[in-house]
Amino acid sequence: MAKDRTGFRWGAASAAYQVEGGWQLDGKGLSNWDVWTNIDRVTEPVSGKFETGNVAINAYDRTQYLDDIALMKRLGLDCYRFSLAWSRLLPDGTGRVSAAGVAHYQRFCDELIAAGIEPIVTLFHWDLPQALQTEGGWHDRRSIDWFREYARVAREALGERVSKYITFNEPFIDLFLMEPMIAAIKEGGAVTEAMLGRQGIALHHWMVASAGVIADFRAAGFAGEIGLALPLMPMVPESGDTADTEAAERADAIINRWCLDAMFKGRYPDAVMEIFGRLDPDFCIDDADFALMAANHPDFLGVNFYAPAYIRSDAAAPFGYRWFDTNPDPEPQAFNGPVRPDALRALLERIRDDYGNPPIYITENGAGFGPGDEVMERGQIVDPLRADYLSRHIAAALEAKRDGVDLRGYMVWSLFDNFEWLFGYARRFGIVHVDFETQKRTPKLSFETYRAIITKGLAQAG
Ligand code: GCO
Repeated sequence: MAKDRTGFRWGAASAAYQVEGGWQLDGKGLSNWDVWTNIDRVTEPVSGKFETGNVAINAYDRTQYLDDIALMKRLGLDCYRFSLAWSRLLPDGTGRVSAAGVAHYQRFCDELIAAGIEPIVTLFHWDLPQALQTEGGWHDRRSIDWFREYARVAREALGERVSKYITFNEPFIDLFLMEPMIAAIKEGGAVTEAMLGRQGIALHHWMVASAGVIADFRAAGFAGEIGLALPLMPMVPESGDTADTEAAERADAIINRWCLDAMFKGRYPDAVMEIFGRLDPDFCIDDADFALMAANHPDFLGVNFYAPAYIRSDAAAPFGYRWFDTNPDPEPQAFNGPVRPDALRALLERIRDDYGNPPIYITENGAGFGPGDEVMERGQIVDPLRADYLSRHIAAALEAKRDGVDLRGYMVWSLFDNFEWLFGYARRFGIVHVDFETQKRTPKLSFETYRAIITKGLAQAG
């Protein structure tokens, strides 16, 4: 199949903790997610089962990943986005570098490149070395330097193999959804505004660390591109009343503009400064931090889009609004929110207009539905809702591209069913089915749908 020569990249995305397994192999250090799932058993209250990423879908295993790369090649992928397990490279988080960890990622990248697939590396996709978590994790300002050291080790290990890096994946979802849910599970309480208020300084450290790594990579002569992947979602006031409209503006500042403004304008929205300055006395931002951000804009923006958020004003909810449990769609609903491809086009055009039309890669887009969406028919797993979701969202993204959005590529989330964090293995997002007992892979209808889009190439697909 001729590769699309326009430079547009068709890809797929994953994350180390969700796919690798091998949680204690070859000297890998423990991560926070190893401890949260094995010791704190945090999936049990959410998924109803004790589940971990100890095995996941076995992607650390060389025989397995060679088979998986063959499937990527059959699909026609130009690129594959994956994250490094920090504690595989630096088992203690800092200092000692693991030769086995370096060798694994070097060989994995070499096999991707040999298959004609560009490796795109996410440096941090939520799995912090436990040694650093116990030191205070991202709430400790030293985390900025820990991350810059790790990023240097990764860049030096992978060298010319990798020309696109993503510093962080989804600051808001990790720090304002996942980790507060975990803290509430461990404490047996609820997620409160006070808890979330203390997360602001951690997100700030992510943004400073990201800008610092961009500065470090450029100073070291890195000739590739470096970006950051954000969970962006258009805010839709659930009703026309003023309270919902004002709540939607507040949610937009916290969920969307906070990181976008940091990355492209070197400042935070006034609403963020007011809210977090009030909730956390430690949320004091040094001008030098903003100067570092302003001087080190990313080369591209990674957009992780699933759905818009319907915003309902609620004085009893953190920040005065509900967003995660307001999906108006009928069952079977998509796990990550209402199916609105038009919202993706609107989001991309907003970024074009409000942030200087930066290069964009859609670094995640996909869907999982209830168990009813996947049925075995004549030896194939048929998942019409996911196939329809992908077709409509890719069409919307390409319409935005035709409208002048500098869209450089699209990566489906995800190639394989995998460990969906607190929701465990029941929430399937893959276009390839995985039997988690046998590790057998079975392409779904959506795999053929995506393959047809890639094969047709950009001109015909759009
Ligand atoms: C996210 C993460 C992924 C998820 C995916 C499906 O966006 O939350 O990047 O790790 O698994 O989005 O929810």
